[in-house]
Amino acid sequence: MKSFFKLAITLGAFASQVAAHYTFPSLVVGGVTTPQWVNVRKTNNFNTQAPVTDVTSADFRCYDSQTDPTAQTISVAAGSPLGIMSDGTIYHPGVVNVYMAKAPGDVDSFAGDGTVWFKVYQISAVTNGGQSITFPAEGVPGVSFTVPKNLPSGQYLVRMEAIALHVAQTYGGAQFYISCGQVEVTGGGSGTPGPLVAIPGVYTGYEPGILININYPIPKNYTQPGPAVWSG
Ligand SMILES: *[C@@H]1O[C@H](CO)[C@@H](O)[C@H](O)[C@H]1NC(C)=O
Ligand SMILES: [Cu+2]
Repeated sequence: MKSFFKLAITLGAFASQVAAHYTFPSLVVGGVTTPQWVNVRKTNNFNTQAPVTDVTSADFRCYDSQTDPTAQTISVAAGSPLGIMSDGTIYHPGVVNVYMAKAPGDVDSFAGDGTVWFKVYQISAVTNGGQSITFPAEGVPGVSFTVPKNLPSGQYLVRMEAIALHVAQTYGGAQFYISCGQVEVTGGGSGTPGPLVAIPGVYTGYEPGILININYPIPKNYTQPGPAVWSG
C-alpha cells in the first residue's frame, strides 16, 4: 500500500510537470485568435512549456534568448479589446500581469531595454481574511483587456506574465509563464503611461505575492506584484 501511494505521488508530480505547463503564443484582435508564434515572439519553451523561475535573468523579459525570434506586428485600436491566449489553459493557481513598452521606432528591433514597462492589466487573488484564497485566472484559456484609450499611437511590446504560485513557498518556486507580442496601437491619445519599471528588475523574488505559501496558513490578504495598473 505504502509503495502504491509513493508511486501514485511520483506519477502525479511527473504528470503535473510535463502536462500542466503552458505558453502564450497568440493574441486576440477583433475577436480573432492569431496563429501561434506569428504576432508573438517565439519563446524558448515553445516545446517544453517550462517556466522561468529566475526573476533577474535576461529571459525574464521575453524568454527568447534561444529562439532569436521575429514576429509580425498586428494593429489594434486604442480603447478596444486585446487578448492573449495560452496553448491550453492557465492550469496552475496564480495571478496575471500584462505589461507594455513603447518602441522608439520599429518594434521589430526593440528589445525592451531600460525603464520602459508599464502595467496595463492584472488579475489578482481573492482573499477574505484567511478563510480562503481563490485565483480567478486559474483554469482560463487566456486573458483580455482594453487597450487604454489615451495610450499614444505607435508600436509596442505587450508582455504576458502568468505567475503560478502552487510551489511558491520557497525562493525561486514561483513559476513565470511569459511571452511578448508585437502590436501597433492606432487612434491613440496623449496619455503618459506609468509608473515605469525595468524588466528584469521589477521584482526581487521576495515580494509577498511571489514568495508565498498559498496553502497553509491560508493568506489573509494578497499583494499583487509590480506597479499599479495604468488605465489611461
Ligand atoms: C498582507 O498584509 C500585510 C500587512 O500589510 C503584509 O505585511 C503582508 O505582506 C501581506 N501578505 C501578502 C501575502 O501579501
Ligand atoms: Cu506547471
